[in-house]
Amino acid sequence: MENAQVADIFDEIADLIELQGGNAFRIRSYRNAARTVRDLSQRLEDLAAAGANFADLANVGKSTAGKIQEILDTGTCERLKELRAELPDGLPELMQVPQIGPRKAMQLYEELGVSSLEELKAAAEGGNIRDLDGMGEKTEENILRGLAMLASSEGRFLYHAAADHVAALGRFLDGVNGVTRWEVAGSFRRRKETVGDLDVLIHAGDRDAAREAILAYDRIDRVASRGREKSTVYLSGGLQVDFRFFEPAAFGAALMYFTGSKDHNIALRRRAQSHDWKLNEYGLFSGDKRLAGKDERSVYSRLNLPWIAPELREARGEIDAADGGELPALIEASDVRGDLQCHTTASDGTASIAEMAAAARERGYQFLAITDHSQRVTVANGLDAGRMRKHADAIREVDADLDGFWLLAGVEVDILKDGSLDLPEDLLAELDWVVASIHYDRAMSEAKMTERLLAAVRSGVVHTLGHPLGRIIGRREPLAFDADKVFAACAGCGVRVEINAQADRLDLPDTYVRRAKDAGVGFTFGTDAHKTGGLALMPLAVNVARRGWLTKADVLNTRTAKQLKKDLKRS
Ligand code: DGT
Ligand code: CA
Ligand code: CA
Ligand code: ZN
Repeated sequence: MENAQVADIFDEIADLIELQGGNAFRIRSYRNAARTVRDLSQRLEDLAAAGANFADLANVGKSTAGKIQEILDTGTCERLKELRAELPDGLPELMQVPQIGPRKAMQLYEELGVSSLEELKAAAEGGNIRDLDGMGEKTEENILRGLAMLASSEGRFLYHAAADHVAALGRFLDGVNGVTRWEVAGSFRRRKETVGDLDVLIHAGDRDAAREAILAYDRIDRVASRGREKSTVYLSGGLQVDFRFFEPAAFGAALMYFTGSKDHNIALRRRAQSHDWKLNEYGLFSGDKRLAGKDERSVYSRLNLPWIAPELREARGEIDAADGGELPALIEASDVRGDLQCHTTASDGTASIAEMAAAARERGYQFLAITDHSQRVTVANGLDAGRMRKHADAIREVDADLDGFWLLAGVEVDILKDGSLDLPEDLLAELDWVVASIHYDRAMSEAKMTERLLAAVRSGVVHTLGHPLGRIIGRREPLAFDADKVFAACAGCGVRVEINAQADRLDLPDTYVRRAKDAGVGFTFGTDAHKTGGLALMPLAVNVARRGWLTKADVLNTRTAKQLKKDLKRS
């Protein structure tokens, strides 16, 4: 049981109580508990093992603490089952649609009899929803768009959530007797932003014994099939895992095959065929003779190619690049020397300036940009000009006491509807670091949205565009704008684009990163941390960068503090 799963259960309980028009205080307390659990830096299971008392956690009372223990023990919670049983079937399904909360779901059910996604789609397409109180044609459009997004993300897991499962599974597999090697292949190894299922390759001397031991893993919810070559299970939380067994002589070929992508495999197989060879998950063969298969490198090498990093294996030109000796030297997590977006208690963060700085130093960083929100973001207590000036002074005061470390006095300033910035430009020009982002007024024609972004890029005071697409994976669509025009302007003005490391943002996404790089744009990484632990998300930005073919030189965060100071000097 991962923390996120416990949090999901609390959120669902809150949703269900809200649906029934239940007590607002109880709804809020479940939601707060969910947030605490989700944000916790330690695993609940580890805390339980160490004998911690959950009631000591913020927002967790005695009864909630009991429920956490119940969920860890049983994988679910009686209260949730009761609430679900009281509900008309189908309502929780409706609430999966991004724009539909408990109230709308209830309204759709009571007034239109809608209780499934299919009925919802029919109602929206038939124009029946626009007549309901507080809804309109826009609502119908949004619902249809939400349904389409749901269908495309259906059953997929965020990379970060899958990584939690892999970490736990890995700890388990390391302890299984007889398992001599295991690797996770598939989209997970390619570090895709979402993962459909996990493809785990295993070598064990005694396969049958190892399989039985593996299928006894306590986080398995259901074993769907068990066989000598392959077993398929579902973990609690719903993630599918395929376990496949291979012998050492084939392991590298299997790893290649199941890492994919399918299109990369097809291109490699074609290359093998041009030598009259055959490439499959057991090896590279000439007739019956295995030419290679033990490790990936030997297979690539036999095909006259250098080893290709999994992140590049998407049939986006990597084989030609490898052939021509032009593979990029991909950026590594260890190249990152600092973080260029985070929040403090001045806006919606939970840690002070000094706490964030200390956490960054602990990570071995040389710099950190403090970038709280500007005034437009009222829900996050955004800063007006007066508060921003004082805040910048406070940041520089903390910085003055930090030897060999640069705390940048920065801001995440809103790009307003008309393209102007949410703080005076002379104030922004005095700051060390300006991230400009869009949070409001997202509905706009593509032409207008492009102009809005271009105005920010051309302002002369912006260093980077924060989470440029404004998308949330599986929940919120990207802003509509002409990316090529914006990237060209960025390149011309020396404005960089951010790769935001929030697990459900990963924005810019990999394909856009590649396009921006080709347009000559530079990049910045920001974890957008709202607490000290949030700085740990940095590897997620590195994953995206690698999938976008970036090298160390492409990313500003790889500079030393000294170089950075020089690079950012305002003329
Ligand atoms: P996912 O799970 O949807 O996030 O994406 P993948 O890439 O992990 O895809 P998956 O799990 O269906 O299969 C794992 C890998 O196995 C895939 O990346 C390439 C390989 N593979 C699967 N089916 C085929 C196929 O029909 N032909 C070839 N050449 N390779 C395949
Ligand atoms: Ca997969
Ligand atoms: Ca699979
Ligand atoms: Zn933001």
